[in-house]
Amino acid sequence: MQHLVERMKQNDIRALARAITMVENDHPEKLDMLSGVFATSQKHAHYVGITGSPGAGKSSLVNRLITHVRHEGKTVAVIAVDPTSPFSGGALLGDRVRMNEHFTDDGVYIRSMATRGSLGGLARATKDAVRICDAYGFDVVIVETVGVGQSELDIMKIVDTTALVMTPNSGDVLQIFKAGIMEIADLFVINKADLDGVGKLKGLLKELVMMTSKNDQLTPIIKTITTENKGIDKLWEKINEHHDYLYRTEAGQKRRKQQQEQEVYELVREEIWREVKAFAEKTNVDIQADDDPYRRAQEIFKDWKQEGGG
Ligand SMILES: Nc1nc2c(ncn2[C@@H]2O[C@H](COP(=O)(O)OP(=O)(O)O)[C@@H](O)[C@H]2O)c(=O)[nH]1
Ligand SMILES: [Mg+2]
Repeated sequence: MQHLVERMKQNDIRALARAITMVENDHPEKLDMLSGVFATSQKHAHYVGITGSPGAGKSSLVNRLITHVRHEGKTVAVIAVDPTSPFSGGALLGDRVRMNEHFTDDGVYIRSMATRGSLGGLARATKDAVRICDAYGFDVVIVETVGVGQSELDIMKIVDTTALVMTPNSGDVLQIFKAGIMEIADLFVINKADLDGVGKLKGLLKELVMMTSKNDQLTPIIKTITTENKGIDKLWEKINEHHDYLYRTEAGQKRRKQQQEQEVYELVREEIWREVKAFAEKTNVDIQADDDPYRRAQEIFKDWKQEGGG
């Protein structure tokens, strides 16, 4: 374990890959490894979330962003999560093809998260992977997710800046709005702005922004055409403006504090869960179909505490 952390410190990319595999597999020594990794990291990367429906152009956008960020001399890691195609490997392949040009660049690391195990596990593993990339020393960590479900919203909780990618005439705005994804977006991206219906989508988004904005800062709406490399500079500028907001304003600080609190308590919950589960296995707790779940839960918790757990 120590060896792995050392190798990460020496910028051994295979050690980074190995560390991410450990969190994917929920390796028993995962937490030791993570605390070792974080003990050595000093800075904080900018975490950028790119979310939106399948086919909205997220991977294409990420690909363009990588090039843009690299031109600024910054390094970038990309974690791609696509639970909609768990076994086909299609998403992975598509991402690979689009991001291929960056494969030989040392300043770029691209990783698709495996989707085995539960969705909750995937969210946890993704968040750990993001932090591992941060600790490794990347300046920017981009997470690409398909904007569906609780697990995805969960991932976005640790991201600094979330960009929601939409396309004209796709009709997904209402669905996105209903799913509560609108609220987590710090930026709206209208990609495929070369297609018809851009004005209509922008108008609709403007109305929604007016309705849902909590403060005087209105959520920016940026038009991009990734196939023509248009609007990427503007998007990156807005992403950075949001980063400044987070780090330089009181409201931004407050949001960062809240996010960190949530994250810490989630980790505490996970730790307790691990211990209680191990205790239940050790003491051969057996739960029957007709057991009173409340009583059983209380019994197990009490026994665990008495054992010295709590
Ligand atoms: N017309 C047009 N097509 C685009 C644009 N951006 C991406 N696409 C195409 O949309 C399809 C899906 O892109 P992809 O990046 O894989 O979307 P993802 O599923 O959101 O990651 C691909 O065929 C892209 O070439 C754009 O700005 N305009
Ligand atoms: Mg994609």
